[in-house]
Amino acid sequence: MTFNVLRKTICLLILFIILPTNYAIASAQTPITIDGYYNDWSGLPYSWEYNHNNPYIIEHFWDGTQNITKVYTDENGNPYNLEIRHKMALYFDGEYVYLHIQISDKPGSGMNGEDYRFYVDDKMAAFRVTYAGGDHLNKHDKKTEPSIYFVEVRHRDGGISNMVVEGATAAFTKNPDDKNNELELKIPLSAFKLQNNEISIGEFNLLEFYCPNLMYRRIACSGVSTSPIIGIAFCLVIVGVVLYVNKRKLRGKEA
Ligand SMILES: [Ca+2]
Repeated sequence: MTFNVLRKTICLLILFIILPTNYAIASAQTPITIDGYYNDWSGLPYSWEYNHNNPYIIEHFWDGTQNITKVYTDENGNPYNLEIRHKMALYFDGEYVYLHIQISDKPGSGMNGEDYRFYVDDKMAAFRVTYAGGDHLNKHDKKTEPSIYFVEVRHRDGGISNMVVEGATAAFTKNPDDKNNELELKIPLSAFKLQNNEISIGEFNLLEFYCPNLMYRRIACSGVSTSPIIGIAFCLVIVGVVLYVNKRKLRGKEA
């Protein structure tokens, strides 16, 4: 019996050591793949953005036959949709920052890859997304046919301005009629610090994105915490439950 208790204790200690590591690895695995397909974003929070705070309810809207009150809502019943705003999502998995943008079909809208500002606790690092070689992504580029283009993420500011970001990838999908074009990208958080040494990548509270060409406000990030402490706390709960179960089993045998 003493040997069994010792054996179980050793097993639990091993679990205690291994589980936090496994959890930390699991939390770093992401559901997002940069491949030009966007169904991997479907379960994540999103928001509707535009260059100015346009309303989603329009009084006296002429629908072709009469004046109505026009209300723009999305498939989840939330205010706004692609008719009048861009759809955006920001995600962080503990190592990479991910961004998805789908451009509104509002006339005059187009993908803009310049001046992508990321804020970590209000400290900024800025990037630009380009075709290979550094050419702008924008609505005036009619040379590019509808397709998925794997494009480049470049540093915008600092001594490394316009250098391609190591570890970053991006896909730009140009759709027929140049409407609702989409972009997804990932940038390693370590690249933020490379550009702005004031940014703390080990511990922070808020991660935000802002592009003055596409939006009037910042959006905040979703995703798991960077802190392995959460993983450890989570595993402490698991180990506690295992200990309790084993104690009950032992008592059952002793009875
Ligand atoms: Ca994808």
